[in-house]
Amino acid sequence: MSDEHIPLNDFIEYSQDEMLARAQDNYQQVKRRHSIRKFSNRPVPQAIIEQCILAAGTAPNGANHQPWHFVAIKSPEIKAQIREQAEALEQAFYAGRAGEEWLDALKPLGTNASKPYLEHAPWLIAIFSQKRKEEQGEQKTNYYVHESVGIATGFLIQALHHAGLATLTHTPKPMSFLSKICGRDNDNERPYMLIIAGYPAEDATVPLHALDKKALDQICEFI
Ligand code: IYR
Repeated sequence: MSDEHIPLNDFIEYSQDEMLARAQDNYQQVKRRHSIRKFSNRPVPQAIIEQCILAAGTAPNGANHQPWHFVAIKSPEIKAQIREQAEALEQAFYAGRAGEEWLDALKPLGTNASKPYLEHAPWLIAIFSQKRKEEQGEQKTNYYVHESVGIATGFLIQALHHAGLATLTHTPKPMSFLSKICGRDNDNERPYMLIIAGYPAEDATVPLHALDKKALDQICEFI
């Protein structure tokens, strides 16, 4: 592995006024990201998804091992299988496995076991984390896997939103069925999250509850 360094030559410096304007603009953009649960079946070109996954792959991560794998699913048959299995799990979840407190917390979102968007949306992106990486036939430990894959997933959601797509994060439990469906049922990889991406349906809604974000002084202090 090379230990060579090169000068940082793609950092762009802005004036502080520009920085503030950019930070304000970014906040205005990201606060318009909402998880939605009704997707249109309008197709979205694969080239857009490819750029978003490339962006996710630039996330900071442990020792640059990049401990992730993305499976971007557009096949109607595979989406139907995912819907069927996810709904079966969610039925058990909503029928009691979640427990009363959790179900109470979900009430304002209005979610239930029915997940038609898993078939309607043009893209489902399954993200897998990897415990080890193979380098020249050798198995190497990956570091900060959960943190790394979490940041990459955040980058992916942000990239999809920036491109103009709506998203939903989905984590049916247990997610092992995704490993099987995606052909990644091995000892090294774990399904991390499923991202649904596409255009919102015309009657897509956002729960009012989800717009209630904590104020700056509730989430931050300056010392
Ligand atoms: N996975 C379930 C339940 C669910 C859990 C949380 I925490 C949410 O923020 C939303 C839903 C479902 O998708 O319905």
